[in-house]
Amino acid sequence: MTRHVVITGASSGIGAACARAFAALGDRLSLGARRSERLRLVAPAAFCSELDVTVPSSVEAFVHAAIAANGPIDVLVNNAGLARGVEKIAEGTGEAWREMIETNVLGLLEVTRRVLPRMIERKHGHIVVIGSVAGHKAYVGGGVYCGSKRALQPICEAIRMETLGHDIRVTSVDPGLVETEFSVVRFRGDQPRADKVYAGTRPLYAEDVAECVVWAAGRPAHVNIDTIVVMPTDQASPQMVHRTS
Ligand code: NDP
Ligand code: 8X3
Repeated sequence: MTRHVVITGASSGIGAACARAFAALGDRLSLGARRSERLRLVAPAAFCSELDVTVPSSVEAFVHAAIAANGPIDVLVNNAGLARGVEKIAEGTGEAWREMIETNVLGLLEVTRRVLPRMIERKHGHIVVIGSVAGHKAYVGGGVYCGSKRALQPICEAIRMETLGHDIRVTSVDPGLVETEFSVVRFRGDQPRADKVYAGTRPLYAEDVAECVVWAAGRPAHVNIDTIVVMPTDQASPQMVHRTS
């Protein structure tokens, strides 16, 4: 049976790779991102709509339209997220902090709270969260981004407790270094600086993370994959990366 899979932030990187992977399995997709014009290119048969997870009315409209297009939601992939800058806390700006927390934490909550009640009612559903190894170990210049990803861990734990007995699964997929647009966004369009993040090492590709998501979502209904931490072989912790140049 095909599933209705909703993916936030499907216009690039991990979200787009997840969309392609679920589409290849024949699932029905609803994709959202601010750059909605990109979504149709990712998965031509998907329901695609503009979504800004930081704007509650946008989230409300997106979830409503997705259900109207594809029926009840079976799998929600909370992928939309970003980092801004690598300033130490003493040098940081409220604007960047707010953007990260509003997107990575509040945005995820706004989407999830609109999807969960129907899943609870149906006694069926899977919430996938794209966390990060940054949520397991902080690093200099990453305090707020790391905090925003760490915050997802108790949120996932609480959802598991609050939905116990309703056949809801909650999985956190927590990657290390993945070569996507993540660093270009973090460095506000500075491509040479972003390239240095991946220079001389072998990062993960978005497809590697998508495989983890699809695998977790494909387990039998009685199996809940709690957390997958996936890093490149060349990475031992967020800031310990083997480089040949
Ligand atoms: P990308 O920058 O390639 O993709 C980020 C996606 O999030 C885009 O599709 C973007 O779409 C979307 N997005 C950002 N802000 C919003 C918003 N306000 N509303 C809706 N969509 C939004 O990076 P990744 O694919 O790497 O990032 C995906 C997730 O993976 C993030 O949560 C990130 O924190 C996490 N992650 C990334 C790692 C990496 O090394 N790359 C490692 C660990 C975790 P648009 O701009 O069109 O709105
Ligand atoms: C992104 C991974 O280590 O660049 O979540 O912060 S890291």
